[in-house]
Amino acid sequence: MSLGPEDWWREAVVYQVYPRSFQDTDGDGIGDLEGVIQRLDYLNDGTERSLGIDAIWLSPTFPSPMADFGYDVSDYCGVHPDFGTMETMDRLIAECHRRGIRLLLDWVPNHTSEQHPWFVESRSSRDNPRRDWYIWRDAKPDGSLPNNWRSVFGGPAWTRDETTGQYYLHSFLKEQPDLNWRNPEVEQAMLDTLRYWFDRGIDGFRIDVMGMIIKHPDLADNPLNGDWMPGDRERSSQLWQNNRNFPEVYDAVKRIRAVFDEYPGRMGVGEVFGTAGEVGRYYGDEDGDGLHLAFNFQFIHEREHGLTAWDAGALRRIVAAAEESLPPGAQPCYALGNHDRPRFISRHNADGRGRERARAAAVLLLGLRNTPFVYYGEEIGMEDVDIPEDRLQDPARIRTVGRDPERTPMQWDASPGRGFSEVEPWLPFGEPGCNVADQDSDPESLLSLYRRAVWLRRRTPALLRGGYRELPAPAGVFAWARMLPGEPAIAVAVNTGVDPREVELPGGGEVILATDRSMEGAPVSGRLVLPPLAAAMVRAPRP
Ligand code: TEU
Repeated sequence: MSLGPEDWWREAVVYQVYPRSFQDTDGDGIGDLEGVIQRLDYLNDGTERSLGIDAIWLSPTFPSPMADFGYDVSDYCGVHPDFGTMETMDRLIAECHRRGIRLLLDWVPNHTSEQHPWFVESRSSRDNPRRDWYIWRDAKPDGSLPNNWRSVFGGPAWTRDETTGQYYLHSFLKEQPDLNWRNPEVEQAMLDTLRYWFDRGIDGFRIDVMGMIIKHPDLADNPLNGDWMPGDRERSSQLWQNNRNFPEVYDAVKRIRAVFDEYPGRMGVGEVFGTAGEVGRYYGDEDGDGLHLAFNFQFIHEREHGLTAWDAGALRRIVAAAEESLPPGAQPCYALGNHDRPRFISRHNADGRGRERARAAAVLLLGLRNTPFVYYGEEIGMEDVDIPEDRLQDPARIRTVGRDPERTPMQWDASPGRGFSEVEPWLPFGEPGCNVADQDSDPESLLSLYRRAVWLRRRTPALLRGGYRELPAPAGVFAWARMLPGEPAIAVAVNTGVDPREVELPGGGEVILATDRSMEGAPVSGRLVLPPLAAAMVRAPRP
């Protein structure tokens, strides 16, 4: 496949910024867009002293009552005053582009805020012209709820509105009413918000809960989950068959893609949940008629519940399923963490060796065929922070696991304000020992490993564009090769076990990157010895 400049995202590393927690510049303890501008050189100043990422995804920055920290949008075409103004956003776009960084916003099409003017109108009367922009139903004749759907955050997905006595559907908080995407006016209005930002120079969007925008036309009950046991999450008591990955959603995806195609070089990445097959369908019937990318979250949770173990067999299975499930030409998109899940180290630290695993995970993420997404702070090994009861922020915590621990402010240095803010931050900081300043000049640090891996990837065609082939490996090791015609192949091996392992690499070569830096530069003839929990990349001799 030949790549044009509009295909930048195929070779990109994307960095997720949670704007509240990246850099505060106006002294309110909340990060802002000016702060992102000030930290752009850290992300990519064009030299290997910086992280070297290609694009930033900003979690929502739109006006919002912040019931779900911006995932409850009250104006899709504005900027929340906590983060700055439209002028700051325009400057951020320009400053990113000056450095060759692309900027992605977070589009939330499934629901608005209850304070969005559309919903204010919609709830005002049964015959308001915007009534049908949301999903309103009467109670059943026996007085029970319109159907059995549950909210992702727990509790019923329906709330009765006093004004008209009808119920409205909300798949998340009651402050987040679901839009009715079966109404063509809704679809047009939402697609116009994409055009609005494309016209302003935004390079693309992460698309929130892509898979839920189209529901069963009759809002039929979900079947119950026979495997559910008391104590399991309430929402998994049913199979989300009629409100998630419903077959017609894939047609809506194509119409969304068509708007991206009105603007060359823009990219859409969908937040989707399901099996590898369900995820693969979001790319379209053939590459190019669906989303550019759809997240594969299986390194975080292989099934919907339960976190994925750091285990070579599980990783191999996940990658094999992803590779098999995509249309020709499409590529996967993995992440080790995000603003909804415990941080990587905290998930893999039962024996206190999570930091070693984080090093190997960096090699995994940047060595696989995919567009990798790095969650801010992951590159310095930030961990979940215990949040005292009186500092909890996430409204979803009431019914599910709160997400505050993984959303704490970026730790730029060891000072009391961590270089993040001069005042008490909106969420407490983690341990001061984990910070950018300390890792910046330490060649053994996780940050240095991330930088070396990203820049190595940037200058290694087989890592950017090469195919994927699994390599034979002993139990406890996941190994694969990246091959591109005319280029030296790169073998990558990850030992997830706590004992050393040997991998046969008959072609030999040279170690070009390793979790243990002392291995780098070593010739490999026939086999590679991997210390416990280590990972390495080996470049084969020139073909
Ligand atoms: O998340 C969608 C989602 O279903 C989950 O990730 C959910 O947040 C998690 O299971 C709760 O424990 C997206 C956003 O990433 C999330 O931050 C928003 O709250 C949600 O949509 C609603 O917009």
